[in-house]
Amino acid sequence: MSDAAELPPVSLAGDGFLPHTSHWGVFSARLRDGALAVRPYAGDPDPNGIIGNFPAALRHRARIARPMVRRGWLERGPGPDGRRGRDGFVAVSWDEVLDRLGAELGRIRDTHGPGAVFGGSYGWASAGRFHHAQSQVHRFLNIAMGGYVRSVNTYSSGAASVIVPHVLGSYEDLTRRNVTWEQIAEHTEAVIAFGGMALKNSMVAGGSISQHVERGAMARARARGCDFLLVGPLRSDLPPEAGAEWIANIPGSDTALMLALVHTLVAEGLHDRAFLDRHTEGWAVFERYLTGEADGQPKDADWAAPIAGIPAEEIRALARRLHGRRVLVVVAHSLQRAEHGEQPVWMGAVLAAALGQIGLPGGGYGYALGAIGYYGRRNSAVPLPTLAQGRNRVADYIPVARISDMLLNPGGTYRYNGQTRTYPDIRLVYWAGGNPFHHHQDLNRLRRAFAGVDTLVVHEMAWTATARHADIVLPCTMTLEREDIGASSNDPLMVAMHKVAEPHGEARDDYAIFAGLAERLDRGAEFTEGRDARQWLEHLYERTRRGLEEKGLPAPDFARFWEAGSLTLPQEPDDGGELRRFREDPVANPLPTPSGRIEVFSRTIDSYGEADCPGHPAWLPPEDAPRPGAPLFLVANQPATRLHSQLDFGGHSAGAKHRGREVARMHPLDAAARGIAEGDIVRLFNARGACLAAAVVTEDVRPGVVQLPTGAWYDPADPEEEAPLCVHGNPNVLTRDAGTSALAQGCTGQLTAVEVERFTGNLPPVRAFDPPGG
Ligand SMILES: Nc1nc2c(c(=O)[nH]1)N[C@H]1C(S)=C(S)[C@@H](COP(=O)(O)OP(=O)(O)OC[C@H]3O[C@@H](n4cnc5c(=O)[nH]c(N)nc54)[C@H](O)[C@@H]3O)O[C@H]1N2
Ligand SMILES: Nc1nc2c(c(=O)[nH]1)N[C@H]1C(S)=C(S)[C@@H](COP(=O)(O)OP(=O)(O)OC[C@H]3O[C@@H](n4cnc5c(=O)[nH]c(N)nc54)[C@H](O)[C@@H]3O)O[C@H]1N2
Ligand SMILES: [Mo]
Repeated sequence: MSDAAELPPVSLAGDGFLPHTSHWGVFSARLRDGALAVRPYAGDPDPNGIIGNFPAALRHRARIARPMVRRGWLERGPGPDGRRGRDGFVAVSWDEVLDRLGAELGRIRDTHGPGAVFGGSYGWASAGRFHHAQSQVHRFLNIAMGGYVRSVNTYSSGAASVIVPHVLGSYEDLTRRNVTWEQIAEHTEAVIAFGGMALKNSMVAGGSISQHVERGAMARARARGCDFLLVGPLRSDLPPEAGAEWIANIPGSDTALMLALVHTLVAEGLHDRAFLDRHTEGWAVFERYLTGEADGQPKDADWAAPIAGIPAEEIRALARRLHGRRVLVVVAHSLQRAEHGEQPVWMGAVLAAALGQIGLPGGGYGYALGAIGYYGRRNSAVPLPTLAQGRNRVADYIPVARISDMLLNPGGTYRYNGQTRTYPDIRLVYWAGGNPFHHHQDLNRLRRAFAGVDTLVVHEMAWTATARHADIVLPCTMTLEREDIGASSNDPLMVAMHKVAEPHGEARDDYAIFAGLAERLDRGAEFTEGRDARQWLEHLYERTRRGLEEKGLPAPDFARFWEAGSLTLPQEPDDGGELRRFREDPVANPLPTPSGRIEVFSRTIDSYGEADCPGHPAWLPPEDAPRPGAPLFLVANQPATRLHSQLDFGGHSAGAKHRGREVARMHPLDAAARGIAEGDIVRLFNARGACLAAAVVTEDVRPGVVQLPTGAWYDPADPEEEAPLCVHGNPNVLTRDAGTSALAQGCTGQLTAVEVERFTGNLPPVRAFDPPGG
């Protein structure tokens, strides 16, 4: 990794290219004669093609040009309405829409209170520390409404972020102050990556990313002799540079496989007794389960072989290969975005502990390493610009993926992290910077859930399915149409994001929209603090400038930063964080778990008494697995050519589709059994829904698995139907809307069971990117 001090500036003055950044990389852009050109940051060793979505997207017909109100809401006023997503829209002026929405927000606030507003508004929005949609909407709701029902945790790591504090300590430390790519390149002798570390994923990092280092680090480790072992259904989950061996297990079986690896280590005396004694809690309880003393079933390789689809001898040989080397166990986020997702996260830590590797340079547990580009890096040593969100006076929240449950069951109870909680009665849902019709499961159920609220407000730049289901659609600017400061706590480059283009149509910044609404609710001055957007940037920048000054480093004023285009920030040392210190002295540096140690058995979790998350890691067979009528595992993973659903209408994303449809990959055996050939349009279906996709037939997918990434915009053939066919290929019409377990209630969208058939009917057109009618 190049030294932070050496980073070149983002743009070269004079040629009209202006500096900017995105979740998928730093770049510069130039708009000339109506044509947008983008080029990657010169300091990035492995730039990301996703910036290629910008040029066609900027003035695409899918952009929203004017404020729009759903016809039924305009005519009949707020209230539950099954016409959401089926109705036409009417264009209105900004003044009128802000007046109407201001009145509706006032009605909700004064008659129901802020506890009737859901402002969880989950989503990735765009890079930029000021025009950060989540910060803006939360600040607005706190100041103008007195608060809102929020959401906790993420779709990314819903299970992990809840279980890790119980058993391993700080989730932030585990993911962001632990094993780095520098350590791997230098020290690691074997990486066993459950779910892989696909470069398509680490190409993306929330906030900004200046250098994509993963490919280079894996190549350097490999050249030094490090073995990469890929456990998962897709060969492409590690790059060719890793020279990986592919262990193609059955999806959802990793916990069983890890149990058998640990069983083999224990049976052959290869586990690190000293480490387990000194650093873990409750090994003896777990060991009785492992050996079968507790339930009569040893979790050995013979037991795991049929569950994982890997021969027992291979499992035993794999365990022996992990002994006596500097080993890094990686568990991808994907494994825990599934039923019982807590288990592989916990069991991965137990495997790394049994190998005695936790806390060693380049060894131990790299949870989610490679899943996102900001993991495996150093942290910023100075504070970043941050918009204060104010105080939320509503205490209530939901685990983020329980949105449909909440809207469909007001007053209903559910279990979460040891508590029995009650769903609030929500009247108004406010979304800015996210796309639930991208991220949520069982979209037909989500449509029913959204039908029940009084008012659904959405700020969007484009006609996503979420915007189409809203009552009030407020067109917002795209990142290129405004100024901002780009920075991420795990990247050394702070970027002056210059404005490259004028706003599309009448689009406004989220900030300007909220300022207008706050004024109508008599909270204008509190919301804006008298600053315009540029003054806010100057104000937020000051925090970082002072941090530099306090460290005695060069601290340019805002004007100089803006002109230079970027600023290199100092980073903390690569010291292995909390886990390294704990390894070195577990008494002086206990982990922030109840026992201060790694909890192989957790009394706390055990005391919750949840059947689907017992007191130690365990194999719990999934319910939503292949069965008659749905015999294939669907892997609904992250898309390579875009971030989630963002700019799906851009050129790079469109270029990877076939006949306008998302591509589904399957093994030649499964394709032949169904008479499916490469390029055929296929229908994926199960009891919940159906979608079309274009088939690619490849041996890089495990037999019994079909892979369809997320992100193709939901496009119902006939929106009037209860469960319409999505003609474009959105897998979330198929996925199940159920929590990981009663412990974390995380998202389980990664895996479900489906059947696939060749589609022989008349091919319906893709209309996802056409604006809705009146
Ligand atoms: N089946 C299945 N489903 C999944 C997953 C899976 O693995 N399988 N993965 C899950 C994961 S990990 C995640 S993180 C979620 C992601 O889900 P989301 O974060 O909701 O997905 P995005 O497409 O990034 O949505 C961001 C939206 O914000 C809009 N936007 C961009 N900039 C701005 C702005 O400045 N202002 C406003 N108002 N809007 C803006 C974009 O146009 C876009 O519609 O999906 C989850 N869903
Ligand atoms: N290009 C691009 N990159 C992204 C994103 C994006 O939308 N586009 N989204 C970002 C976000 S928000 C997040 S949270 C991360 C998500 O990071 P992840 O959740 O790790 O990413 P996925 O691509 O969903 O899954 C990684 C791989 O896990 C494998 N897998 C699935 N199920 C199983 C299983 O049961 N066992 C095993 N062993 N393997 C399995 C699949 O083959 C899949 O390709 O990605 C980030 N990176
Ligand atoms: Mo995510």
